Amino acid sequence: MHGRFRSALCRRAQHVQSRRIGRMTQIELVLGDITAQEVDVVVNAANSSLLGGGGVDGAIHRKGGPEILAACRALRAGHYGRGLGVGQAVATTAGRLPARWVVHTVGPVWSAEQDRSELLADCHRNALRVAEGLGARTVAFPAISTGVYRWPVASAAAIAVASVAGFAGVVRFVLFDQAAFDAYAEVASR
Ligand code: AR6
Repeated sequence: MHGRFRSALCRRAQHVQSRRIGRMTQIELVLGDITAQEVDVVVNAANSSLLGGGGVDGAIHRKGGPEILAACRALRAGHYGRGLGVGQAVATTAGRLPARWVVHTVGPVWSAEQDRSELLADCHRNALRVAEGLGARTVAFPAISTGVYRWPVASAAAIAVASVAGFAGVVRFVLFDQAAFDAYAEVASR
């Protein structure tokens, strides 16, 4: 299975792959920048402050413009006065991104001592629950927790792909480097 998937990859573009899981969910893998994706929802790997950071969070705020930060500040001034918990998700405008909404979620920091897999799965499930509530049918995810939060990408890929099954629409994982793309491709080919 894996071999067939890889050879399909080689015959076609190296950087895009698509497959259906279950009856409802179309998974796409893209090697690229999530801020360029034309989708209903872009998921942000944020932190609990919701006030921006580095990595994909920094890129989303930079490309999306100040409207996203203003919306995040409004959330902090309201219901999210204590910030967003790990595994939770909340939507804002997508500002100038070519998407309709950004759904912010907070991944768990990798721990070798403690199994935090359920929290990483919660990020994906809750982001999709929020997306579904908005009527979104196409949702782009980065490889949550695999950067600053140091989660091993093979493990993150397995958790991510398993936890999006059942979404009625397209889930596009947008991987920023070849190693992350290969890790997701390996899981998706199983
Ligand atoms: N498009 C797609 N993926 C990207 C992009 C991009 N433009 N830029 C980076 N990545 P990280 P985390 C990948 O560190 O580990 C922030 O400071 C990156 O290569 O962005 O969840 C937040 O504010 C990696 O594979 O998120 C938090 O404090 C993946 O996105 C903290 O980092 C996630 O890396 C969250 O850490």
